[in-house]
Amino acid sequence: TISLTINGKECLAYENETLLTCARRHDIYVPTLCELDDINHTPGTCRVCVVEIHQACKDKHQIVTSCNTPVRNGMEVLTRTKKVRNMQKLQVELLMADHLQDCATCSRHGDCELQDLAQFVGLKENRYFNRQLTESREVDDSSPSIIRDMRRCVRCQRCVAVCRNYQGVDALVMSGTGIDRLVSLRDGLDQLNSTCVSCGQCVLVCPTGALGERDEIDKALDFICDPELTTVIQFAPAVRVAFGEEFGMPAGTNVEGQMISACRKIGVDIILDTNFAADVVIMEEGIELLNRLKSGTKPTFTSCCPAWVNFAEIHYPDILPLLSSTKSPQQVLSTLSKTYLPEKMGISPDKIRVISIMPCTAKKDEAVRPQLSQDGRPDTDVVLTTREFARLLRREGIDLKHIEPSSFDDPYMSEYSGAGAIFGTTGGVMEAAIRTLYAVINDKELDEIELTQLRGFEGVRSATVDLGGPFGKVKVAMCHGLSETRTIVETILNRETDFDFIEIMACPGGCVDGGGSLRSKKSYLPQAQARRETIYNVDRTTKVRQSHNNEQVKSLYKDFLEAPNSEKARHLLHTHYSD
Ligand code: HC0
Ligand code: SF4
Repeated sequence: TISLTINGKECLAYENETLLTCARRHDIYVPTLCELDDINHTPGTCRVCVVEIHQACKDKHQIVTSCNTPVRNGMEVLTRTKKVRNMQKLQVELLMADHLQDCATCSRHGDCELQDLAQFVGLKENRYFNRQLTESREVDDSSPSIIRDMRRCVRCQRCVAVCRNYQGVDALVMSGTGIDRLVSLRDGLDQLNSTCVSCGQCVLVCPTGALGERDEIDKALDFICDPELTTVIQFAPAVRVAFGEEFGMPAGTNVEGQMISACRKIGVDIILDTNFAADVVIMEEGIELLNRLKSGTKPTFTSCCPAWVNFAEIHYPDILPLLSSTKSPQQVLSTLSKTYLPEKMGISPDKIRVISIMPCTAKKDEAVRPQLSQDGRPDTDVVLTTREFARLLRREGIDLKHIEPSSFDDPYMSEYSGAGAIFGTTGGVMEAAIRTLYAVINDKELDEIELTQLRGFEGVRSATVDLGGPFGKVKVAMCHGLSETRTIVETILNRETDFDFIEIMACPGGCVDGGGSLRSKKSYLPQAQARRETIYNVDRTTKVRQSHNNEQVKSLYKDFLEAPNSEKARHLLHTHYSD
């Protein structure tokens, strides 16, 4: 072991440790901005983690960046000298020299790592602010989902690292030199035309307001406040187990009831549940899968994750024929809200606007797909990320912590099974599908409903499941994160594996860690486990646990769709992809 002192305190360090990690282990705070420990990212570009070292043997004082300076035996490290504090303040001032000064109008106001840092160093003036330079930086708003505002970028490169090393998309690069060295899309393209798939993982790690979603809160409010319109809201399986964190509740708190009350309070007319549509998707996708198995087409990929669909279209168009044609739960519910619901309630479809709350940025891309609209009007009128919905509630003066929970009261599309609920975590769609497939094939329910062999957190998991009947054992795989997805898609294209059914979720962890969910300062996906456990708990405590036993789903087929994959169901609930 290595022995050194930090601020006079004896500290033991590991071989190859940096000064920053050693200080942290000893509970000594050193400010950082670009660094992100969870993804092992220490580019050393912000230079706010400076400390002073004194080497007695050389009687030398030296300022170094602690994030990339290794510990050495006998080092004397000082983190709070006047020299260090002044350097840190200067570094933050230099960062602010090329950064918009309009914090009050930024979506990160009050939740920004640069603001935190300015407070830590006691920044009181911005002597070097160069308005002309800052305002000349690019704002790329070409994409329906992700906006990249280089006027707020601090060049930490976390986005580049996550996109490259975790998602394997590698859409982002550093380009330019000197003060013009900036994050851009590869080959100078704009977001819309680049290889970006809108997964939003870069947004989750951005410390400032440089990356964010297209803000559509006003559009949603315009619908809600228009007395001529009937507004329908839906929220995704994963939202209810993460949304409470936006209001300071512990990770994994289930706030479904509070969200329903909040929606009523702001004046939404009809509150539906995407979980219900997840059950419908299982009916459609399940029968589709059986038909494909009968005809020998394999594997079938799930298609409910829109960043995965983008990824397939942009990066692997050859794989598109293998994607399930069933629309995603978001789109199924929106379509039914403008067909089935008006028929049941006697309202005009023209007057209905569907707002969906998703833990996802790519759902905004999905909503504007031309094939997911009727006569030029999108089925989903506006998608808000979990973050936007929190901002909307704040604008309406609502604190979720102080609102009484209530229940759904819509008789047509709000009931859900445990199978629908588990869609929100990796492996959930597969588990839900197997529960129903087994019952359809064998005319009886699975003995053991919790398919624990499908659960877990490894990037790719595979299992063999006995479906009984003519199909017997089938091979399935569950994959989350796009690096892993790339690997599995390539093994399929190279005919190295023979899976029957593959679930893909683009975000590591699945929707519980979606790119539209709460950003956690200085950490990447810290809440995954807690959110996931609550999702499984919802399943455990739901009366009905299989999609085909959902009474409202049965009524939908009896009264409207006739049968899964009927002509009407195929027309309304299935789609196609484009290369
Ligand atoms: Fe998901 Fe979905 S599970 S993609 O992660 O399938 O966003 O939560 O809403 O549509 O249901 C996200 C979450 C959804 C959809 C569902 C699917
Ligand atoms: Fe990369 Fe996803 Fe960000 Fe696009 S949204 S740049 S694919 S991390």
